[in-house]
Amino acid sequence: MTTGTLITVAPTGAESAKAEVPALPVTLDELLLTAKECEALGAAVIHVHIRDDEAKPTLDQGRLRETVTALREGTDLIVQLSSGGAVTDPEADRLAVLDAGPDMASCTMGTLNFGDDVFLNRWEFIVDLHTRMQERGIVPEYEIFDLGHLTALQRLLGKYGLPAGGHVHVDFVMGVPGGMPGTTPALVAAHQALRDLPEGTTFSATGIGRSTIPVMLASLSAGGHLRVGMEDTVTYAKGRPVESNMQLVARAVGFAQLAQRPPLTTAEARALLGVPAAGR
Ligand code: KMH
Ligand code: ZN
Repeated sequence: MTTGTLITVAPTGAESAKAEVPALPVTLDELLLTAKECEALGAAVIHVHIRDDEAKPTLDQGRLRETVTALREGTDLIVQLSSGGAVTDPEADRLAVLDAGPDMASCTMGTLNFGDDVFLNRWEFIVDLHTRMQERGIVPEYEIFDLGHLTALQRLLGKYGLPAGGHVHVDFVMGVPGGMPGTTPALVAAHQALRDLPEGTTFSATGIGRSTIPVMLASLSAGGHLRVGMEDTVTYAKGRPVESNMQLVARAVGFAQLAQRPPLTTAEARALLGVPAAGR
């Protein structure tokens, strides 16, 4: 029985341009402020992409370390770095994200068309990410963009064992052009496919663009958790740009409360995901 809702905020992403979305947090100060605000509202995990001085996506190691330190000092949030980066990032840089020592990192379970681009995730690369995270005690969040990615996860766990912390948590990223759609039937299909994964596997879901609300409601009703943020949605409602990540987290918190599954605290989220207590 799922009693609370894990809320993850994905505030920045690698796809939107600051020039087109001025509210996007791109500097460390902006990210930290957003993180604090979203934590106060009920977020427990932050999924982090960083930008350079020109607001372009970067995997610069110094900046990543500085970001992890600042988020740890300024918040109790679980810090999840993106190992997905931008579609143009080389594998070596994506693996090196783990050197920044986050609590969690994302691990995408397969290659897919990503709009007009290709988001490349070769099997050997996935195995490297998974096994390095195991060695370093970094808890993965497996990013599932399509149903076949769950089959790949089943194969990964069967061959290489459970992740650090022993708990399996996946995130359904729905509505990417090239992946599964952000619809209730697709979420139900993905949810049902979890039966082939270890007992107790948990899931979050996020819907890109206009699929945000249907995916949020479907996930809550299926016992799932929520990811929201400007990485995934920059329009709050038709004709209304998102003003801040807070606005999206506040809406998710409201839905979770209506479902009588209030947001998990950061301590409860750590216990759920198998992430060691803050200040380890
Ligand atoms: N930016 C996308 C190409 C992740 O963070 O792990 C990949 C992505 C997934 O956002
Ligand atoms: Zn991401």
